Amino acid sequence: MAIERTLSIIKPDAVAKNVIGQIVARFEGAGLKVAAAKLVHLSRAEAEQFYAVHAARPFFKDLVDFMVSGPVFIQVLEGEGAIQKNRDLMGATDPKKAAPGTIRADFAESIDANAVHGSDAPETAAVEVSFFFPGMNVYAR
Ligand code: YYY
Ligand code: MG
Repeated sequence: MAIERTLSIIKPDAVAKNVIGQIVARFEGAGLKVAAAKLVHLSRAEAEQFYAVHAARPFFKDLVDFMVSGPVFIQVLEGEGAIQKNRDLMGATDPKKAAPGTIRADFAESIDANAVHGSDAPETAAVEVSFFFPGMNVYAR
């Protein structure tokens, strides 16, 4: 399987809970490496642009409000099949439906405050990695 890069965000709820390290340990334990990382407080414009694909959805305003409610920890994760591996570690969007042992099952409260973001495909990974880390290539070398 190919070495990939994917974008991960530890969202404001999980940063506020002080579990950045526990979540990063899940990624590292699954063989993913941290290729880039930064703690930032997103502007409303950044959050709106990042989630632009959801702009027409009824939850969009609440999603943006939540994403700017506190700092987030943004990482590029790298490894074999990193995109799907990260999604598997995250669990389902709704923590009530997330499999036991997944990050969302263990750290998330609700579908809107759900602890983590992860790119869902190679195309979105490429866009999302360069959105937060300009000039960073999605293909590891
Ligand atoms: O990729 P993932 O985060 O698992 O879910 P998406 O369907 O892409 O939705 C992005 C984001 O929007 C989700 O993590 C929380 C929020 N959201 C929501 O608040 N309510 C919904 N019914 C669906 C999504
Ligand atoms: Mg998504």
